[in-house]
Amino acid sequence: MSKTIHILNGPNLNLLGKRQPEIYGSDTLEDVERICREEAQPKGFEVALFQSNFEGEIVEQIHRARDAACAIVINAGAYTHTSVAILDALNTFEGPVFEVHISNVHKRENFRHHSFISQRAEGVLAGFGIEGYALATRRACSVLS
Ligand code: DHK
Repeated sequence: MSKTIHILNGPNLNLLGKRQPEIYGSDTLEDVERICREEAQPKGFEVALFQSNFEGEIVEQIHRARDAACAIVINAGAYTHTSVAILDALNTFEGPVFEVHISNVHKRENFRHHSFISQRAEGVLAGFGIEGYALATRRACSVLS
């Protein structure tokens, strides 16, 4: 079985560190990859980070994860709140799925309170900054060990 955890990121997260730092902080996606790797490697797991601004590309990456990943950590960005296609794709994946949001979406606009992904996720982290990715990675390792 694969020992790689896929860390999937949706639209605008390529600008992490530059985009609205008062909400999303000043760390970058490279920092996300580093802290997830630091969490995973000592436990015998690898991480692979992916980002796309396009819904279909995220769907296709989830399809690739069916063979290539043991778990998915996903921050689908705004698609969290809109995408039945990403939910359907996640439902084709057999391993555990963890949903992450850098900001506390429940403290923000109403339209951010609903997530299509939550009904598929084993766990949801919101408002822990980029540490949420590392915590989700830690949990993925522990449920798979
Ligand atoms: C990131 C986004 O891009 C928003 O569209 C979500 C999420 C929140 C985050 O907090 O990481 O609503």
